[in-house]
Amino acid sequence: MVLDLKNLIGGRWQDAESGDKLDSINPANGEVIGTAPSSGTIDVDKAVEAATRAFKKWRLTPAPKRGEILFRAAELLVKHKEELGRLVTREMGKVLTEGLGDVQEAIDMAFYMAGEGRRLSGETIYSELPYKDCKSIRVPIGVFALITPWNFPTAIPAWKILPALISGNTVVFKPSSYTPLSAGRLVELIVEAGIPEGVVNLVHGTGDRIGGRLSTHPGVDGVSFTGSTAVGARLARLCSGLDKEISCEMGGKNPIIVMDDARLDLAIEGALWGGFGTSGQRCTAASRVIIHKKVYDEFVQRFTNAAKKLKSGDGLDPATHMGPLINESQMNKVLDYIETGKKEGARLATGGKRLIEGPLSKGFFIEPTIFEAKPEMRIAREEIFGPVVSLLKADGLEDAIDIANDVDYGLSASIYTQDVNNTAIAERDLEAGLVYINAPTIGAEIQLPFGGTKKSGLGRKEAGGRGGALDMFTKWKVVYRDFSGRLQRAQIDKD
Ligand code: UN1
Repeated sequence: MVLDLKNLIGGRWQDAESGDKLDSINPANGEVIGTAPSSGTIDVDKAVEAATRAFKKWRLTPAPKRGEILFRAAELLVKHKEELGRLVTREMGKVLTEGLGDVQEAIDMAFYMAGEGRRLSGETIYSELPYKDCKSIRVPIGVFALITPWNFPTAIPAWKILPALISGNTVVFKPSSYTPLSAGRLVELIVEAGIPEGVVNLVHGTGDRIGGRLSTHPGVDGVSFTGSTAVGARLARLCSGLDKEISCEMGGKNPIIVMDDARLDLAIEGALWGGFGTSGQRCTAASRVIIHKKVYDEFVQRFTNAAKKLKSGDGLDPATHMGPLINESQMNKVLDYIETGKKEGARLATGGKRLIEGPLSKGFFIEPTIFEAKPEMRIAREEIFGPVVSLLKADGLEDAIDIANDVDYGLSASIYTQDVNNTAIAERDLEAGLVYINAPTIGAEIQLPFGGTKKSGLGRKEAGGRGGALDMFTKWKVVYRDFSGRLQRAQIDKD
């Protein structure tokens, strides 16, 4: 059955003004599974208007009441987890356990942010003057444009929509045009939980057609984007001087360091999961493994043998380890990088080809690919976003950390070692927003902030905890109240 999706604007499900449509395709077999509106600027303008109107009331809805709605959304997500997880797998390609994990991350965020409804706190503090009190409070920012990628079709939208809502903002959400079905279903459930009309607006379409308009719209007060560094940088340039909050989560070239004292079985398992989980299509994917020279040869051999055993296929098949790439152009981009790697003189240890046997020929599959590379090669420096891992040799810990840091990105980094001193040095010196010890670079949990440094992140971080998404979606207001009945002058009057 081909689902026919609509935009949601001001509480009304509707087609794009132009009537244009985009197909959603299952990347495992090329089947069209749904169509979504291909919106234009008119649709964006209508959605921003609806969000602006709805903000007036929503910001005054007490945060604990907003939280109650989010609790209901969390419960609906739990109820529909299986259905939504299968949809994620069909539309995005990741294996079903990961599709369900994607939804679980949305559920975690829903419960967490619902609880924030009763925790949104500031400070009260003594004034230097009698008969005067002072406090700081978090207040909503206004209308947020939320632009999300296809690799976590429910989790990343939930990371943005739910903290935006609990904070009292209204949103215009533009999901990736490759995963409209998952996004549409997520929004349906959030709205079913009792979100008032116009608070959440959904506009489907391509970044090319509406990304610029949405993020620069004068009615939009903040933009939260997750996607490539190139697009994030372009958005930041477009928005500069426009007086908007802007936060971008962008690319990564995340390293795993394997020390000579590491448990190699654990490191290999971690590098397989970090490098080839989600077919390498995570911003946190472990696309480099930096190995101590003493264990380098053994690691290369054992890791390569293990990667050769990974089975590619439809993510709904329980025997599948690795699903397809999201679409043909992404697949071709990855194949181009593989050619670049060969030309640069990297040694292809395994993989490197598109898989075209039997039913795989209809999808966009690439073998798990491993290169022995050098740090200066493009394949070891640029984000590939596919199942391609570069192995690099290091002389020792300091050298490994230098190699790890010598890229433009700084999202996630990991070290495998049994030596507590090594872990302390890695923790101190790795330039990354997230550091893992004896675990791969993927698998961040929602109760802590998520985001990177250098070209991986711009602006505020996402998710929970101190320094997380509430800082993105609220601003601080300071209130002084004078109840002396006379003019009291701070810094001047003595009593
Ligand atoms: C992303 O790839 O954009 O830590 C997000 C992880 C997931 C989130 C990844 N929890 O890998």
